Amino acid sequence: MANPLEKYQIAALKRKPFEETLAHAAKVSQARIGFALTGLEGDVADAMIYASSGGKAFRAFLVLETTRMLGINPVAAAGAAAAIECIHAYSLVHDDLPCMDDDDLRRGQPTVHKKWDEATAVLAGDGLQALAFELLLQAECAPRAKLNLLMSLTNAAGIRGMVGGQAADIAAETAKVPLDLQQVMDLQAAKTGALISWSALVGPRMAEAEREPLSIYGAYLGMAFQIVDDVLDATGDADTVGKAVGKDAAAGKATFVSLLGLDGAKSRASALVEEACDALSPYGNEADTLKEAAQFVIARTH
Ligand code: GRG
Repeated sequence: MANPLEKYQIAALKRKPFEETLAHAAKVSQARIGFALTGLEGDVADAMIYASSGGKAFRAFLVLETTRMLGINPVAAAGAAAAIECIHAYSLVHDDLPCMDDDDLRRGQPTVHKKWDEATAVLAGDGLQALAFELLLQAECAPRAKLNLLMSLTNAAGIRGMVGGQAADIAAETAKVPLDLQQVMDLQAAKTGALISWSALVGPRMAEAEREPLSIYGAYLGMAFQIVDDVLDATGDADTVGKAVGKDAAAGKATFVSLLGLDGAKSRASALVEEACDALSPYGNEADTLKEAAQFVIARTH
């Protein structure tokens, strides 16, 4: 009888604990980005390196861990890990600009437009976005899988994903009409969730395996990630969080905290993480590091 788990193509390489894998993901993605920019001089190149350094590399972690679990050589997946960190870094640089969130602090350091200037920040973000696709082209997989990775990243990053979510967020703030819970969920699924979901699906996309469990995991995890971000904005201190806090309430924005209350938001995030972990059951113990990552999402302080 055919093995019902065969479609998941579990061929795992050696699994490591979450913290170790996360730290490794940061090193791998930064090394790839640094190498791609070797020999380039000037403010924009320096700002691109600066903006893509110092983060947790959670999205790169998801890429490397879901590919490991499906037996993909980590070197083959490194380009995809670096690519998603470039898109994420560009989004933060542009989000911090005066025309959007106008923030002075990111990852505990001056934002790019504060350290350099607005033109440098716009160009560094643009450069990081283009670099993401250059790096993704370095992912080593079948041509059909690579096209799928490229197409899905344009969707996740663009108007159907992160850019669309950001636009809806700005429109709601400008109109000063607070959104309801479903609208906030839809907006955040696009703004924050799309990149997290894409990262979790790199494993099955590269292995050309069944996507459903990691699609569910990514969607629930992305939502939990955003809820915790709202909780940190409401309760964290700027030194620990590494950026300004309390901005949502000051702007009268509808968030998971304003709509569900602090305890309600926390328990919604925990329930989502539980469902995310349940979805991983086809992978057995090989998914334990992804489960640890899900717990990290609700325990994180920055
Ligand atoms: C400018 C097109 C455009 C989009 C910006 C993602 C985004 C859209 C804005 C950022 C606003 C924000 C802080 C959203 C909360 C979720 C989030 C992306 C948090 C930061 O991600 P982490 O915690 O950051 O992974 P690090 O610094 O660890 O990389």
